[in-house]
Amino acid sequence: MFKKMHLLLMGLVTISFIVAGCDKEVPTSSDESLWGPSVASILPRAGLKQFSPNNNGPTLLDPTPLEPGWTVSTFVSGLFSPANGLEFDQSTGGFYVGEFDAGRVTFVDAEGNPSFFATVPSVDEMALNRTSTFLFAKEHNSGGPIHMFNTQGTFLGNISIPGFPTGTAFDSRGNFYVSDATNREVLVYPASTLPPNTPVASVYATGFLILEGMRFDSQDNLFVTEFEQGNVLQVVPPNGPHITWVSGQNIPINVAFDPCTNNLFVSNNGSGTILRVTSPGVFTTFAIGLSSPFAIVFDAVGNLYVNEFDAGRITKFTSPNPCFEVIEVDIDIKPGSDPNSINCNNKNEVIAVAILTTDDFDATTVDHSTVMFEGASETHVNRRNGEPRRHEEDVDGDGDTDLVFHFRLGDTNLTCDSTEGTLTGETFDGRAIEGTDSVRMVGRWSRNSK
Ligand SMILES: [Ca+2]
Ligand SMILES: [Ca+2]
Ligand SMILES: [Ca+2]
Repeated sequence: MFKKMHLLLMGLVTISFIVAGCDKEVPTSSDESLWGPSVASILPRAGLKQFSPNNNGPTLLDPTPLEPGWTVSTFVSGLFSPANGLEFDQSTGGFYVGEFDAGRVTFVDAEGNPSFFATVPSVDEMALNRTSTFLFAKEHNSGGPIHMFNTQGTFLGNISIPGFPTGTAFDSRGNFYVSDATNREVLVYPASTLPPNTPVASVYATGFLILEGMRFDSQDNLFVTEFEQGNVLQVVPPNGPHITWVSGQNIPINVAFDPCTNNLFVSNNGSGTILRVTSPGVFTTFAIGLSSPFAIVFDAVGNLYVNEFDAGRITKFTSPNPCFEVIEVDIDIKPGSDPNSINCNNKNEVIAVAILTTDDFDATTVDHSTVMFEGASETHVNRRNGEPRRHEEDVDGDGDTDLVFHFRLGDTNLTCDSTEGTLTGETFDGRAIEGTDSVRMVGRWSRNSK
């Protein structure tokens, strides 16, 4: 029973701002009314019908993407619900999630395996900086505090704010931002004031209603949700007018940006939907059937992850067109020879390496000027401008065109102990490629080099 009350309270805390917003009376941090009267009148309005009053019987709906090609799967289940906050860690491919009632931050690795990261009471939103140095995790309480950790899990101190913190975010330069729902403003802590120094805040932007989630896009524009009013705004500091991208929604909680398209995505808690927003006022429903979606985030290649607040589950939407994913290509070191013997004592030996065209990959899409082999670039260059020459040839005689390169052994990282060589590069449209083939280094001792 206690658990049930506690969970209802969690719902109350979130929606208590609605009371403040309607009354035009902003509670102070010590105002008990923040914890709110009149649950009954607020709950239906808040659309928390999917809210499950226990930790083990979540309401599992059936998330469905509406855009062609996208697939849906459960990335993690069995989290201690309710859970909020979701941050992608570029350095490991994993995620941080906040398990509110368990009072802990959990790390979920790229394969979906959870492990304990840190203790944070009533943990809610979190923010991870782009270099994966700091994880800041907010308590869902007046004043916070916001717990600061490095990504080894070492506690670095707390930040308290004057009002009630809701959203948290880092920009690309490592400055930290937190929204104060009580005072209706966004504060900034410049990177230069973060640990090991002492955090110092100033007001970044004002002119909001009731703020909730926030995140920066790739151009360092800050987006926030005004969840009670159903708006998503692009912040124009210091005091607007802010740009309305989305309005009329049912409790928009959090935002995320697709790294492939830079489109804005919005989680609508009340309707259990996700929106794709392409420009101010222009949006479509991307997915339906989510169990109280809260925090959302993309991984590096454009898959979307949704933390379903009371379902103890993170649902993954897999993109049909992943971006920035390394394409594995077939290469042939010393085309036509096998094994690929290289005299490791002859620094001037030129090693030919071919990128082969296959059913899956057209080698002629590779920008030859980007290609490196074990640290070396093409040795055949244009004498006038120094640019690498391009060699297209059907080296394996199968009727399609391959791309051939020539690297001087002395320019590569290959040693007499090497057993393989790796080629990297990019296609003309910016996709990374990588291919590896074996080498047989010979000639370590001149006696054996024959
Ligand atoms: Ca070969
Ligand atoms: Ca071929
Ligand atoms: Ca060929």
